[in-house]
Amino acid sequence: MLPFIAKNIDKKLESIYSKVLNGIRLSKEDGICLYETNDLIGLGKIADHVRRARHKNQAFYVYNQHLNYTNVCKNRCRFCAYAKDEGQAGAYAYTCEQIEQRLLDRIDEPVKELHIVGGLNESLDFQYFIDLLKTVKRIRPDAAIKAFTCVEIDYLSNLSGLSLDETIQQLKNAGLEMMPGGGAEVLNSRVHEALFPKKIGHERWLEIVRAVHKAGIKTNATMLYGHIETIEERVDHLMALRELQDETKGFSAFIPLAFHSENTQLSHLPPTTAMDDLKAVAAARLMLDNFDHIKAYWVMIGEKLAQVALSFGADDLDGTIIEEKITHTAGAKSAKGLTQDQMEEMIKAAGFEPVQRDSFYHPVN
Ligand code: V47
Ligand code: SF4
Repeated sequence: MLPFIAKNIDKKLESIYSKVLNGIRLSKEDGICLYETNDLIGLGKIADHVRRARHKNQAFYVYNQHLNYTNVCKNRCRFCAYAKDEGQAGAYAYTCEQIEQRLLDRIDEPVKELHIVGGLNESLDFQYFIDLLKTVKRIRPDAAIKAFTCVEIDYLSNLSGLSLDETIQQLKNAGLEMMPGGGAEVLNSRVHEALFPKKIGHERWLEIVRAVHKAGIKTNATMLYGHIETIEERVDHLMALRELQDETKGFSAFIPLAFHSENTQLSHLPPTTAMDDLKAVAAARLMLDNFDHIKAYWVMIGEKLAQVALSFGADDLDGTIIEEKITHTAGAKSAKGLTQDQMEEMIKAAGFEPVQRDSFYHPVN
């Protein structure tokens, strides 16, 4: 018999809830149903049940700093407002000295993670990336370096002429400790062709993640939703991640990324709704039964909805960030950064216990 909370929920969700309670993995059809239901509260209750079984009342955040070393990118994905061509107004690439300065500007803060990503800038050589990692490690020896998406790793392997494994090894030796999600967008060839044809595709993205996990480096995974993708394509994406996680166990967190269209080639598309954003979190929590952490990235969905998302399956709000560029260039209205006190208050006000973590989810005192 189902517990009381299942009494008034959507009939289709009832059988999903029963599967969840019995530890039965959800199918593709179940995944589609999670996105199609209008019973947001019922969906949230099931996701919250799973979230609490793993993390009780705890909600994580990290004291982090973002560093976007260049915005010059040869890929020019149609959904990206951040990238520029070399020489275009506003195009930049930081030297290692400028990176050092940006780190020194905040050296008095207890930063525990550096999140470093950038565009594919053909004027930077492989040594630049090694020097970048070593500079960051020298200035911030106690913070973990979470850097580069699989798109950058593929690019660096071509740039260096090294094999994929050797490229990863050299970056690891220089200080790379973890990798963010990003770059996969939606693991589907139709969406790939339409929106980011120059970027690596589905198979290559999975191949690189596999190699990175084999090298002992954990990564996150993301999904960019709210553009041209269908519900079925979203579910396929989640299932591809789940399958790879069964194999490698190398994913740490999943982060649904809400598409922001301002200043992109898709500026005619409306923003995602609160329904879309909360369903993205809850569906991820329920489909990705082998992922420990689901992040509600407050930068994308706003501080207020991120608080609500903690009761819809999310257990992590990402971090303080301070200087987010990618989503703000595409019109995000959230703050550019939050203080540690603000993060803790947000979590407490949502009824959860804040836990400051490092990149590997160890609590930080
Ligand atoms: O891959 C680009 C996305 C990603 C837009 O792993 C956009 O902890 C919305 O991956 N609207 C980079 N999204 C960000 C990312 C990330 C962020 C926070 C935490 C972690 C983590 C990873 O941003 C890109 C792309 O999917 N993106 N343009 C846009 N207009
Ligand atoms: Fe380049 Fe990444 Fe923007 Fe695509 S999303 S254009 S790869 S910076």
